[in-house]
Amino acid sequence: MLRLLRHTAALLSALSVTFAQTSTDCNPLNKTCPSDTGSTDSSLHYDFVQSSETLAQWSTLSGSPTVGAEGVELTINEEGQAPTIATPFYIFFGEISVVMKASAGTGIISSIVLESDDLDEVDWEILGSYTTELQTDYFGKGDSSTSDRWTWEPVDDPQSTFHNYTLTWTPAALTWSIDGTVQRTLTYSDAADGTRYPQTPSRIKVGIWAGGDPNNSAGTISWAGGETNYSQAPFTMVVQTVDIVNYYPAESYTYSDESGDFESIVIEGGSVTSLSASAADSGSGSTATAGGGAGGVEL
Ligand SMILES: *[C@@H]1O[C@H](CO)[C@@H](O)[C@H](O)[C@H]1NC(C)=O
Ligand SMILES: *[C@@H]1O[C@H](CO)[C@@H](O)[C@H](O)[C@H]1NC(C)=O
Ligand SMILES: *[C@@H]1O[C@H](CO)[C@@H](O)[C@H](O)[C@H]1NC(C)=O
Ligand SMILES: CC(=O)N[C@H]1CO[C@H](CO)[C@@H](O)[C@@H]1O
Repeated sequence: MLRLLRHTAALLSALSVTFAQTSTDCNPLNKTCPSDTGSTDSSLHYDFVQSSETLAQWSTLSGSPTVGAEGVELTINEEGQAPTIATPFYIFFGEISVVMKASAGTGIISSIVLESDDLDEVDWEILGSYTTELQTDYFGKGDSSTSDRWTWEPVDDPQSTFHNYTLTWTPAALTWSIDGTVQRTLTYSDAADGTRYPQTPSRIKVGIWAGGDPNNSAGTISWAGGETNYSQAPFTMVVQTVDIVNYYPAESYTYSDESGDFESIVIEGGSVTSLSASAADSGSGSTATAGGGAGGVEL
């Protein structure tokens, strides 16, 4: 759905609203960009319940999130809003678990996104119009030319129930799990022999937007499950906790060329300096080990 998201992003930016879930300040496939800041912690735990301190550890990309009894609340009160928070650092493979409750509302999308500077992207999209299924999606280098990237997956009432949405991301495979049960697996080779596999340092972005905004294209509104009725606002998604297992903790990550391949990423201030190409071949059934020992490619 990146094409649609991009379309929405263009519309919103035309409205002078920053919708940052699918944008990049500098695309390393075109030019030399600043390094991505990493985290040197091998695991990170964020509990947003009644904690503005936790919220302050994240970047607010758009809107005015607030903390409440159930966690951080991202709310659309009126047309043009798309509140979004993100990690201030990038991770280069890891396990990301977000415990959250999606928003109800026709056309309202609650999303968890991994996104890199060259527009590799991994998505959970929970549509307010659907109470028994959600969408998963991915993009390699912003390529939205195939229609086999996204799936519907079953989920139990995500607008009323907190679920634990986990992405397990290694050079070899990506899995989407809900409450510990794997729903979808994408291997490196599944994604056009790896050329479209998400494989570059990414930030974690969590946000809500109105795919059903009446000013969106008919296609976007239809995908979103119908037109959003702002008289029914507020529309709120609530994020309780985020846990990150950071497979290659580091001070920073740098693209050494314009390939966008994971082997081209130079890891600074971590226990390894780069990953070898064989990391993509180690099979989808294997489990990643955190931390990355010498060589660090036993994923
Ligand atoms: C979410 O699921 C992951 C993967 O199964 C697990 O490691 C983590 O502890 C869970 N988080 C919570 C808060 O239950
Ligand atoms: C959406 O479109 C309507 C009708 O063209 C226009 O009046 C309104 O200003 C637009 N919304 C925004 C937020 O610009
Ligand atoms: C929008 O929601 C309001 C409040 O529920 C309702 O009165 C109105 O009929 C709805 N508009 C449309 C076009 O459905
Ligand atoms: C602004 C710009 O030149 N963007 C290009 C960067 O590289 C990608 C991939 O080659 C192109 O699709 C963009 O158009």
